[in-house]
Amino acid sequence: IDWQRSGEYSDIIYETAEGIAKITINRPERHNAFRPQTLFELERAFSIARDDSDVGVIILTGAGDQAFCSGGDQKIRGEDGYMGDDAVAKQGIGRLNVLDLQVQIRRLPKPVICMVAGWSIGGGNVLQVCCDLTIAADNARFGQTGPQVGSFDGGYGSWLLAETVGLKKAREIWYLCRQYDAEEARQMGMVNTVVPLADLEKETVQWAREMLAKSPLALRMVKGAINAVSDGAAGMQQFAGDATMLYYMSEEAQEGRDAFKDKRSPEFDKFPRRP
Ligand code: 2NE
Repeated sequence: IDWQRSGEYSDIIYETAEGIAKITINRPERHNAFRPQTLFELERAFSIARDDSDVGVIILTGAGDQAFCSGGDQKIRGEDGYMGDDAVAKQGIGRLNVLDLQVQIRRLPKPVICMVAGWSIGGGNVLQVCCDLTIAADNARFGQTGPQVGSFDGGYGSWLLAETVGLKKAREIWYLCRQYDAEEARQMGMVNTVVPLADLEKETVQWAREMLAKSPLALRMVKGAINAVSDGAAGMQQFAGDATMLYYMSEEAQEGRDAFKDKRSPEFDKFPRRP
């Protein structure tokens, strides 16, 4: 696949090919740990992929084969969050902006595949859990480290993990901070499939191609429906927005718009009152 790189980024790489966007966290010297800048760039890249109507599937991955992501960069963790280089950080204020990215992935109306080689740890593993599907290489290792390094994720990192692997297993993962190999992660439902490292991208692209052959609106609605249950009112708000979008696409809704513009009464009688 002939990836075409675009955009100016320091911490990530953005590439597209054949309807797929590949977003790579590019800090391999820290096992792709994220800092505020990484997350600003990831948010920008996901936003570009969302708006690009040629893109139907997004792959999130990490540079190299040693790690997908090792979570928040502990070396720039301040007293209230992760310290960036911006004006906010100059006032001594840190950020936890990975939470914004988690929400963005959940609400993005296109499938996101997490492609994991090596470590998927801490806040990196929470990102993995937030993705729609996960393809793991046979060298992948998963775990949460929060209670070991003085952190925790009580949002998606806890209850979405529990929804994914079950309550008892989620407690084990967080309380003991063990690491699990790719096959264990597959058995507990945290990853969809495990492939040899050499085949990781080929397999992930194959999954993306299969989804690209499916109805984009149907995939959008299924993603929204699956997430709506656990995202509560926010999930329903997204699903309701999608219902509005579909309604706008109907002749019935367009009659209301046209009647307003024509300064006449709308003729809704011509539309069936469906059973
Ligand atoms: C991932 C793990 C187990 C890998 O161990 P190993 O032995 O294979 O590699 P090593 O030597 O630890 O790591 C290689 C280099 O990457 C850095 C290391 O410090 C090392 O660099 P040097 O010190 O040799 O120069 N590195 C790795 N992870 C890093 C990190 N997260 N921040 C900064 N540098 C990192 C092992 O590396 C490990 O346990 N890493 C830490 C995992 C971790 O605790 N992550 C944070 C969890 S909290 C979080 O992500 C979070 C949250 O819970 C809630 C909100 C937001 C964030």
